[in-house]
Amino acid sequence: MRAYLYDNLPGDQRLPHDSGKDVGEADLKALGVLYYRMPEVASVDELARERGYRNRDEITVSPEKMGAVYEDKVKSFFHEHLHEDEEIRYIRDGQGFFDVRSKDDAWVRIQLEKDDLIILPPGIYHRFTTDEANYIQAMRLFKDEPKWTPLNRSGELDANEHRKAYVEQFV
Ligand code: KMT
Ligand code: NI
Repeated sequence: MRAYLYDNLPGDQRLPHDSGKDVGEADLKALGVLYYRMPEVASVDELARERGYRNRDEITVSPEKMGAVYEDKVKSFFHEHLHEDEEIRYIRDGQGFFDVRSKDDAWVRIQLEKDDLIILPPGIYHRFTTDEANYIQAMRLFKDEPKWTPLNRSGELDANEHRKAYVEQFV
């Protein structure tokens, strides 16, 4: 894992967009974003048990796996959104970027690779993209039914109770 401020320069979303300004794990924590290095799947089982996650699936995001819809999928993952539940992703192979909004609304880019696990809190604005290798495999953990409906950013959404709860706690 490495986190840094996004450079906001034009160019493909899959490029690093590395401003050179690093963001530390403590700064992520202050945004409610938790990071764990987990080489053992047993640790993931334990975390799932502790947090009441009973289900999981695996997704491969790549042109090989997704075919013609890959480019559209990658674009849709990159729309700024939030969820009313936590988003937990455990990277099994490949790499990708999760971008989250900082307190002053800058993009923080979090580069993840195999054995990295990330927890995004409910209500945080974020987006995802593969990198130039166009390949990531990830485990998605969920409590019961997946509740991953992305809610795209808008002024109205700022009044959502999950968004307001996040802002009260972290912003
Ligand atoms: C998400 O929430 O954007 C995704 O699930 C993307 C694929 S998981 C790396
Ligand atoms: Ni999401």
